[in-house]
Amino acid sequence: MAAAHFDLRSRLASGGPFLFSWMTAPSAALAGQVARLPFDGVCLDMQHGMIGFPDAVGMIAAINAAGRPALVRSLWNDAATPGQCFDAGASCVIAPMVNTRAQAELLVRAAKYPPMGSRSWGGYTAQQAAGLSPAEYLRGANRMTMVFAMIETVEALENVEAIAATPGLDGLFVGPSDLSIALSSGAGIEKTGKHTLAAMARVVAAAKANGLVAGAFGGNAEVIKTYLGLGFTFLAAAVEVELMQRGAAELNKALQV
Ligand code: 3PY
Ligand code: MG
Repeated sequence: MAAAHFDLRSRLASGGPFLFSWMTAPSAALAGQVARLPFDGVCLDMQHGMIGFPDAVGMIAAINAAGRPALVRSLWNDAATPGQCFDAGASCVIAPMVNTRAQAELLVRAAKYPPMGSRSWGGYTAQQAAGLSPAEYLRGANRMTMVFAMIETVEALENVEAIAATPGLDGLFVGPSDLSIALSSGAGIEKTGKHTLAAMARVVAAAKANGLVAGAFGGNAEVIKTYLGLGFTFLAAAVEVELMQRGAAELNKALQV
């Protein structure tokens, strides 16, 4: 049996919110610290963070060593990154800008071994981190590795029911900044605006109808509470640099007499 933090699927199926931190800085030392904060997992942002794959390798190892699931938001929805991140010991890949059913199918093919997909074999680091033999890893991998399609464009929203019905897809993840920029034709970011929330309710419904996990990028308590109220359960709670900024601002405020 793999360690519990490799069984993200059971943790998510048990219900209850899964609130994870979000990292942008390419540091394994910092990842080890962030993984010990009171969050359920750590997501490495390879799209907008400064994290490349060589950085992610040490960070994923540090997060697993702390007993937390390691998640990755990939740079793009390409055919190589999911397998590479899972080989390194990640439990979940969140792919940005998945706009069509065909793009969702590509994501699943890249992430899953046959018969669900065509992931290529070679997860030596993951096997060691999970404490599994090759045969055990092969048996458990499609269960241990989860893929989420990001819904963050008007096109994705129009196709969300078809995307959600993609066999092998594990969840939908809303990028509310990009989604609200798209819905407003570039006028602004409204993470809890009326149109954004209506669109997000449609994403939750599509996820639930297909037994998928509904996730979104939160970022602060007010936004997280609003999204929990819509039925999202898998939420990015805070970015590490923003936690530092807030901590510093709070300290400075407390020191002012
Ligand atoms: C978005 O809100 O668009 C995201 O991708 C979250 O980082
Ligand atoms: Mg985005």
